[in-house]
Formats: sequence, structure tokens, C-alpha cells
Amino acid sequence: MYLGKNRFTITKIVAREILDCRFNPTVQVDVWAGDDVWGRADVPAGRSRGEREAWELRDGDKKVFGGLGVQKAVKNIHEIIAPALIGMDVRDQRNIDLAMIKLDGTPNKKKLGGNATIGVSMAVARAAANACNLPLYRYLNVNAYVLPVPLLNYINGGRLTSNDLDFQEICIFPVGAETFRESMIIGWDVYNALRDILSSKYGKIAVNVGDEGGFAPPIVSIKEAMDHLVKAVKVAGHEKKVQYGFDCAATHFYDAKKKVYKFEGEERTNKDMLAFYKELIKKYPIATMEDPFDEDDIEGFKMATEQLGIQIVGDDFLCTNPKLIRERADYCNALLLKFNQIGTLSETMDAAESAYRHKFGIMVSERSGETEDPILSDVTVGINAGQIKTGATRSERTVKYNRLLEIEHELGDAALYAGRMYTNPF
Ligand code: 2PG
Ligand code: MG
Repeated sequence: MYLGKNRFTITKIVAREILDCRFNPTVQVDVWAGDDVWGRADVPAGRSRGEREAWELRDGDKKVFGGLGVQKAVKNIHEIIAPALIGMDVRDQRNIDLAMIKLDGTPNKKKLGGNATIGVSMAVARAAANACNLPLYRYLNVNAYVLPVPLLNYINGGRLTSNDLDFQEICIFPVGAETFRESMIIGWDVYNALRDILSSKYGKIAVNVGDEGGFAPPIVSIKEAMDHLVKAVKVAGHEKKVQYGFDCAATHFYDAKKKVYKFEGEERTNKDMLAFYKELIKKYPIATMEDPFDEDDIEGFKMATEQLGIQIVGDDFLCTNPKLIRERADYCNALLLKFNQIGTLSETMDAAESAYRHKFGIMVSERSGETEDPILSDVTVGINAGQIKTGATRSERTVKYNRLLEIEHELGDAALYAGRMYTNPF
């Protein structure tokens, strides 16, 4: 019980089960401060998850939502987390997160569920920002002013679609734009040029979209997909402003028993994959590659970082985990930051800070299962990250872009688009 309250005192925490963009259940949390201030956060969900991510607690009752319900996580919020946090100061983010970490007591938030803790943690930050009458990015950082370069996922493959393209995401990276708004204009031009190219080559069905709103054409070859994307950029007249990037999500085409990558119909070693990546980089202006090897293929990551000369981003490889970043800092050079991989905002901020101190780039990322909550845009600007990855079209993606457009507008002259300085915008 709390004793005496003011506008910063947590008075109530309400959680509920809602639906994400795949019609799967997920957690939504409202945190109340004082009598009339509150903040809300929705929890996203991944499909291609890393082994070391925070635990996503699902009910497992196959009769309801096929076992994917989150009533247990909701119950944990109401019965275990809320009683411990009520009465705390909503601005005391670190102690609030620490209290949840202690209540959980497991290394990966298996008891309470990472989907319970991150929902509360993010809603606490929103409520605190609201209580301070500040936008969240400003509450997180008085010096927040960098707008990220979006990595726009225009051809979806891997686990995000029903096609046979092995890479999960084939993207454009408009580093040559002057502003975030211009990056969206370039994005529109290329997306529409690509639609025409794909539908005239493969028919109308090729422009159906995958989980992240990029096209999911019936293509198997990465080079073939890239040729279409490069052509679209040319047709749109943006060659000088656009580079390219991939999320290979290689864990998901790796056969750990045989130690081979099952890629484009062949079994390949990590050295074969490296040779393929070198060919790609020679042929196309590629700036960034995420998870080019399996999450435990340290040798592969090391070779990529030493030999490819581009940004190598750790997603499943780092799981937004400060300890893993420390251990694996020599084997990649950028962090994919997903707050539900670690389970609290404080630990997410630790991961970002650790990444910066290792001279890493940071790309803040959505999950493939998103909601209408744009909170990751505020976090991106709040940590002055130079890059964001949040899919292509559909409202659960564009809501993040819309929030960035709003922030850019609000910042006015202070806004700085990271552009070609996406690794270190300062
Ligand atoms: C990824 C993501 C998001 P998921 O692998 O980077 O694009 O997918 O959320 O399914 O892990
Ligand atoms: Mg990934």
C-alpha cells in the first residue's frame, strides 16, 4: 500500500489481453500516476526469435487462441507486479525495473514473463513522461534530436512470408536523404516503382505483402530480388541517395546438427556463405547486414566483421542483452535493439549504452508482430540512435514512421537526420 500520494505516485496498474497485427494475443498495460495521469504500452511479439531472448509467457491452453493467450502474464501483472510497484515514484524507472527483476528471480524473466515486465516497464516510462508533461523521447533524454535512417523492408522472405526466399528482409536504406520526411518520400517512390516491376514480371499475386508490409514475390534467388529492388530505385531516380541492407536471419536456415546453411537449395558452410556475401557486396552498394550467420556461429560473425567492411548487426546474436554485448563485442559492430528481447526499459538503455561504448551502431527494431503503439520511435530518438527498422507498409508499421514525422516536425531546426552518419551521427 502507498502512503500519501502525489502526481508521480503509482496508484494503479491495469493490464489486458489485446491482439497484435497477426491476430495473436498480446499484453497491453496502463500505469496510473496520482489520480489522473496515465501511460499505456503494448507489447510486440517476434516470430524469428533468438534463443536467449526474455521469456514470452503464453497460456498454453490450446482451446483458446491456440495456446497463445496471455492471461497468465496479465494475472502476474495484477497479482505480483502491481502490489509491489504501487506507491513507488513513476520516475524511479531503474528501481521499478529492478523490483520486477527481483520479483522474477530468473535470468530470462521466465517466472513473470518478459511480456509482462516489458509492458509494465514501458507504460511506467510513458506515465512518467505524461506526469512531467513531456513527450517520451524528451523525458528519456534532454538532448534527444537525432532522426534515424529507416531500413525499409520492401521484399519480405524467411519466416515473414510464404515464399521461398531465404533472407527475411531485403531493404533499402535511404542514407542520402536530407531529412526523415525526405526518406519517406524516397520510400514511397521506390515502393511504388517496385510494385510495378514485380507485378509485370510475376503477375498480380507477387505484390501481396508479408508480415511487415513488404512485397512477398515468388522469388528464390537473393540476387534476383536485389536486381528488382535496384531497378526500382533507378526508375524512381534515387540511386545516389539509396544503399541497401539485409536481415539474413540466418539462424533460421541453419542446420545446427549438420553445421550447414540450407540456402537457395544447397548446403553451404559458413565460409561458402561468406564468399556469397562478398559477391553481393561487390555487386550492390550494401551498407548493413543483420544476423548473416547462426546466433551461435561466432566464427562466422567474426569473419563477417573482419572481412566484409560493412555494418554487421547482431539481432539473435546479441538479444539486446548487455552481457552478450560485452562477450561478443569483437564479433559484430552494431546492435539491433528490441526492448522485449531483454524485458525492461532500464536494461534496454544499458544495452544501448554498452553498444555505444563499444563504438557500435544502433538500429532500433520493431518485431514482426506489432501493434498500433509507436513507442519504439520515441525510444529511437530518445537514445539518438542513427537507424530504425520498422518494416514497410500497414498501419502497425506506418504508425512508427508517423510518430517520427511528428517528432521531426516538433523538433524543428534542432532535428538532425542521421543520413550517412547513421553509425555515429555526432
Ligand atoms: C527480426 C524481426 C523483426 P521477429 O528478425 O529482426 O524484423 O523479426 O520480430 O520475428 O524476430
Ligand atoms: Mg532479425
